[in-house]
Amino acid sequence: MSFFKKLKEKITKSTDTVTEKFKEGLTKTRDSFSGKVNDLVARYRKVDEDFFEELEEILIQADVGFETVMELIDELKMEVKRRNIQDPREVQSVISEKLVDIYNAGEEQSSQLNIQKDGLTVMLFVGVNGVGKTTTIGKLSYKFKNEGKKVMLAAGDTFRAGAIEQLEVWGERVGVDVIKQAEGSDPAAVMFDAISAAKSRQADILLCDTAGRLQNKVNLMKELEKVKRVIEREIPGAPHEVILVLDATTGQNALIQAKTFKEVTNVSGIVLSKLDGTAKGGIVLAIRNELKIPVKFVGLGEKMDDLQEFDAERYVYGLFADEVEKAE
Ligand SMILES: Nc1nc2c(ncn2[C@@H]2O[C@H](COP(=O)(O)OP(=O)(O)OP(=O)(O)O)[C@@H](O)[C@H]2O)c(=O)[nH]1
Ligand SMILES: [Mg+2]
Repeated sequence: MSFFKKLKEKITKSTDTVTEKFKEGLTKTRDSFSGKVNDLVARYRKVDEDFFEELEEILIQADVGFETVMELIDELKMEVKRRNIQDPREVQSVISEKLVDIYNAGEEQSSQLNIQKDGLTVMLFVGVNGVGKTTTIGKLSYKFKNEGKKVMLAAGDTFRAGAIEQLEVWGERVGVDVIKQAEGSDPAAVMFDAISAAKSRQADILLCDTAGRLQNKVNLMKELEKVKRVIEREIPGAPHEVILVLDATTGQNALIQAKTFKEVTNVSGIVLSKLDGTAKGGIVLAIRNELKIPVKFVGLGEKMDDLQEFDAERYVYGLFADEVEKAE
């Protein structure tokens, strides 16, 4: 049975809103990527070197990342040989199967969030300017609140004008408390306050916003260390997650950001935002495969429920939805 058929049976049977979110959020990538793959398989009569070369180019253009593309092409060549595939149209399903394999093979660490069973869980959100940190915190607070948890937010971006208000808007929208100080105050002091408040109000989860910082600005990176130290001192073992937010529309630059942040702080997971905003959604594979940090969530839009746990099969369905639906 083809992989498309299996995928169809597995995920399109139930009308699942999460699957639909992936399909919708990946529209730009699907139009571009699977459009090109469709065109490729229609133009070739047999699966030869030229075919693979063109496919390689398409994958690179989709931001899958050089190393990952090479790995994928090797796997594909082996599989095509093993199954003695002649017809290029049959390769399409194999491509999607290998994409899922490659993603899941990289899954060394769990993509589940490290939530404490008892007591407070503290999560720190870091990343460069404008990547979607504050929005991600808003969306996550909505998700946790719906799960019945008591959530609080810490307005640790005391630097950018309007940042505190932006977090407060999310707090009101979702219905969770925001702990803040005046603009310009020490973010470490805000964290200290927020932790005491979260403890005394018996919150389950504290989500800490931070100012956007360029990875090459030494002072701002030092400040991050201090913020983290204060959290560690107040709660042993915290922060339980340090989430690096990366903007999918920045492509390969996101990989560079991740490498630098990884050097100064223990990044435990990635949120890849704005996957809906790019036609190059292959970046999620590059991140997974080249950074070895789990992608815990992806942003598929600006709405409260547009943050979803990453799922390789739903992702591939989002890339090849039309072909999967047609599979028999
Ligand atoms: N389409 C889309 N837009 C998003 C997503 N996530 C965030 N955004 C938008 O990206 C913009 C920046 O988001 P913020 O949350 O303010 O980013 P930030 O990292 O907190 O920015 P700074 O605090 O300035 O460093 C906003 O307009 C968000 O609505 C997403 O998943 N999809
Ligand atoms: Mg922000």
